[in-house]
Amino acid sequence: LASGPVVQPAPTVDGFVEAFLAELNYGQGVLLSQSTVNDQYLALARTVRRYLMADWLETGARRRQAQQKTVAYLSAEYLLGRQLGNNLLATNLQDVAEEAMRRSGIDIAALRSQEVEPGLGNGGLGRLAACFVDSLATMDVPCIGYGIRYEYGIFRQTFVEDRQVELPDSWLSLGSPWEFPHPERQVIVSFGGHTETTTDDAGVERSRWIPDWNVLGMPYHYMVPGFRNGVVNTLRLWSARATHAFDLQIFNSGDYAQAVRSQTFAENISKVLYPEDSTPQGKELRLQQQYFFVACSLHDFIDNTLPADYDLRRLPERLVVQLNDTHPVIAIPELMRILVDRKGFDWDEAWDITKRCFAYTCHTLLPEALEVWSVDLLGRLLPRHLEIIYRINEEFLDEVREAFPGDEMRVRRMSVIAEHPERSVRMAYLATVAGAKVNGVAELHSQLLRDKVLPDFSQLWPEKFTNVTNGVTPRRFVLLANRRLSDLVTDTIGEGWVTDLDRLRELEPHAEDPEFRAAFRQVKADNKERLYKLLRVRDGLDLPREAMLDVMVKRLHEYKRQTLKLLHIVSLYEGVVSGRVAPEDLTPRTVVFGAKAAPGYHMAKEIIFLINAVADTVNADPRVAGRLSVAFPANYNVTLAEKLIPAADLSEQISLAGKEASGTGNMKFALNGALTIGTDDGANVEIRRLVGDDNFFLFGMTEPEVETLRGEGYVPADLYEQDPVLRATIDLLASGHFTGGDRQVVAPVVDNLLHQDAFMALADFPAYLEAQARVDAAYADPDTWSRMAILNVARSGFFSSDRSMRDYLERIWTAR
Ligand code: 26V
Repeated sequence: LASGPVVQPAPTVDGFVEAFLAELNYGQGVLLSQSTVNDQYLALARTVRRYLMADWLETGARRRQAQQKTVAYLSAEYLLGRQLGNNLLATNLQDVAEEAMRRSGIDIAALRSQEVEPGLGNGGLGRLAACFVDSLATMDVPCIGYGIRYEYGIFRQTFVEDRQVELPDSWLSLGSPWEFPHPERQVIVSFGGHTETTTDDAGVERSRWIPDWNVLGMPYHYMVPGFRNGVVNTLRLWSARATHAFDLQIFNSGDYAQAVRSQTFAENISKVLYPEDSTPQGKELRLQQQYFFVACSLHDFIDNTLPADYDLRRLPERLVVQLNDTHPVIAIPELMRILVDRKGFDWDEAWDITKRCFAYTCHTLLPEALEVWSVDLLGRLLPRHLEIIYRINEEFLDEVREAFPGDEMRVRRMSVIAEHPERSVRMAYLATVAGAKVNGVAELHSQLLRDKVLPDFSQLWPEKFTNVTNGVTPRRFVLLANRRLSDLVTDTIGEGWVTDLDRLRELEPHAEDPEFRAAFRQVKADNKERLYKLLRVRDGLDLPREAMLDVMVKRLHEYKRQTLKLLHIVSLYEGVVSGRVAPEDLTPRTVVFGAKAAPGYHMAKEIIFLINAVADTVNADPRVAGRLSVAFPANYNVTLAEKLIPAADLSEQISLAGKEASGTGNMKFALNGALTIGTDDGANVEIRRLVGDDNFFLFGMTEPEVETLRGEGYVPADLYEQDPVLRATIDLLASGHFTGGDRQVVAPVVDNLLHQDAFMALADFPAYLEAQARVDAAYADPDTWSRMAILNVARSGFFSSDRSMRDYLERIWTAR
């Protein structure tokens, strides 16, 4: 290190104990004999930090020296999960720390449980960002992850009388040992006001933004360690503070109320993560959040990360901004504003630079999830940005007119500004116009993105569009979450697979080895045991040890079709209680759900209620005891995922074809040796192609079939009339059997299925039952099942986020 030697504790048990006690005594002022579990957890975390610090400083210094192209990953969400375990893994200190704690009379497991995970994301999109920064560090790619340090992350879910009740997630309240505030890197962000036109010295007309309130952005740095490679990248999350200097100005100008308003507003900006993950609400505070973190991040990179004399005409050589969905898209007019208004570039030169800096990833196909901001709101909050967007659009539409003369319909369709139902800015269009590349997150999704969501754009600029299939980090989701499987794999093929996941292929021949299969089954059994112990303590659940573990965990959304899974459960149960099926003919199954509903998504909350009601009834009915159980542990999060996924036998990926952009849970299950029952949707398509048709339970309509059925006019009630099993299933649900005779409370879901069923659960129901029967048949023979499961592990190496990062590097970040 240029700045002199850094003292790092020795990576021995003695060194660790010494560092731990020093942290406890001198870092926190607590004696071991007086310490609480939280004190000990904090001291342990701070000890682990010390082993990463030298590498962090060194990586930072090296990056400043090398002046390489850097990825600024802009994401409104990072669903990090707990840090302690991951950082012990990265430093290879797991065993040392465990022994050091044991010697100090402490059970490390209790300390691990003390950590509240930073849940700074809703689901797939936020977890993907966390996997990506992990992989980039492991691959030693210069990357700064930029985002928001929400004071409250995704709400804590509880159930009260089977209904979801949300509690605030105060993840910071017991201390947050993994973050480092950097007040010296604070940034001022402006909002509101108006613009004025002035003439500069050269006689050129220029617009000037006169904002009317400011906030401070305080960066908090988080370590992102690579896997045992000496690299520690930085995640920089912004927290909003009130400014004092600027408020004083307003105050002195006599507008006291305004000064107070901005004061109060300021700290609200990073207060809470919006828990909606599909239907944008167009809330002003959310736009404030977006601009806040984007403005902080660009300023941080341009003014505090690049050398002071850096020639910004060469910015694209040093910076690529990856936009994680449309949430940070306001960065595009912000960079234009910086270049034109602050750095004095002329428009065309600034636009040329900007276009080469941005790339956009789309994560959805649902039209209602595409973000738009009303011109009214955007103009009020960011008047200069609105002007810039208008000008970008004008010049873009001229380009369209030139390419398609006389086609005014097309011009209107492609305009960044929508006129109906309200004049608004289509953020995905803005991102597509400005971005050098646009990608979807799985092959099918990227195809549908080109053909259905942005067809005019892909016709105009076919070369802009590309695919990068999502991936997941094998460090957290295999090595950390599934130590038993990892040991078996490493004993069999060596340890290279952790950073070269394709090497899991070397397991293939072992699928034929009865001894290996037995060992593999034992791993599953141990993971189940560990899970059931946890669920007993965590949720008071008592689950049978032997049954197939069938898991559906993901956000609750109608398109994901938790109701289809529920119909399957009710049909199994109905078979037994009606006497159609002998209980001993049921393959013993335990179905586990995990799902949060957006607080304002009423139908999703009704579905949660119904799942809980069915679970209560089924679990209490002696007629299916030991044959069918349903568990719905509250508050599914990354921490629970790490216990659930390694224990699962069956992975439910049953969205309506054409709706799930990718899915990433599907990948985690396959890598942990669960078999998938799934539709031809998202990354399921690629999973099935890789693991082979024989090792995947495919069912249901394809996307074109869905389109055809919709075109013909889909009438779910007709299916109910015609299919006796479906009818009996729905009748039992509707009868109030699961709700103490109350038919009213089940009506919202049942009526919706019968009369709307927008996601066609009834249409896929027969195929789903048939596929589940194939699952039962395969499960009946343990050797068949474990052979299939082993092949899933062996052939899923493609789904490492390391591979995703290589694809981004090749197709997007170095492609220009
Ligand atoms: C959208 C919105 C809309 C406004 C309110 C707040 C908010 C927050 C998040 C989102 C993102 C929704 C899109 C999303 O999460 N997509 C998921 O992305 C995963 C990673 O690419 C992918 O695996 C899932 O299939 C896709 O649903």
